[in-house]
Amino acid sequence: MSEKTFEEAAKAIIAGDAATAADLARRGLDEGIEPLILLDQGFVPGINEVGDLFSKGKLFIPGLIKSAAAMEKATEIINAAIPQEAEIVQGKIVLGTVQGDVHDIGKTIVVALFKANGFEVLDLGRDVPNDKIIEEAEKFGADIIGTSTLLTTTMALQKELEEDLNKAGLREKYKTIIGGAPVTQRWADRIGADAYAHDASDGVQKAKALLNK
Ligand code: B1M
Repeated sequence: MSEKTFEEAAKAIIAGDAATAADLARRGLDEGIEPLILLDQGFVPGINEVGDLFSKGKLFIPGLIKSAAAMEKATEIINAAIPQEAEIVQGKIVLGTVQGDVHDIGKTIVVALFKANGFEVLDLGRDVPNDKIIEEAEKFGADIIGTSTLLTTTMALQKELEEDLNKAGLREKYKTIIGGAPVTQRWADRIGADAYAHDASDGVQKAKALLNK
């Protein structure tokens, strides 16, 4: 039963059909499929296929936008269904997509999973300048600063954040985690980030490890 739901979910995203994507998200959850499995095996393969079609020139901006809207709808429904852990506060994390980048579907999953795992989260949204990230981390009393980027051109902003923290004498105050499709452990090592996470679950595990939880 769930195989069929996964296939239909991917198709709805490729077709840019937000209403069907929303129905399938609800149906999958009703079937008892774990929220992250429903995302990772149903909807994410769909949006990845959209990315491939786009890079091959078989799908254009309007199609990309429609598919993104369908993905946003499904993600919103599924994120809300992620089971919440008890009230244990693991730590405080500020999360945002770097300046110049409006991709935030993955980041919203990361935000939902951190919240579900007992972290206090300040979600700064997308296209966030580094000075704003640092200012908000200071006000919030964050333990960790997490940034996401999907564009190779904006990865440099993660490097600049490390430099900005150093210049401000704040680097030792925070742990930093980076993620996003083009980001790698190698990039994290190169820029001096404390951790790289390949997905939301990995992000939570790495954050707990950084805080010795
Ligand atoms: Co854009 N886009 N897009 N796009 N888009 C990509 C990224 C691209 C790879 C597509 C392609 O060409 N194949 C390509 C980038 C190429 C590159 O840089 N090398 C691209 C491009 C070119 C563009 C535009 C420039 C197109 C244009 O206008 N000509 C433009 C850029 C706008 C801008 O940002 N300035 C653009 C716009 C858009 C939309 C707005 C239409 C839409 C985004 C909507 C939104 O996010 N609200 C969109 C989409 C949907 C995509 C693809 C198809 C899908 C992204 C996605 O949501 N993935 C994408 C192709 C792809 O990645 N396959 C593509 C699903 C999501 C669950 O995965 O975000 O990777 P992801 O998040 C994962 C992990 O990476 C990780 O956990 C998440 C959950 O498991 N993770 C973290 C992410 N952040 C983390 C942080 C952490 C920890 C883990 O800790 C802090």
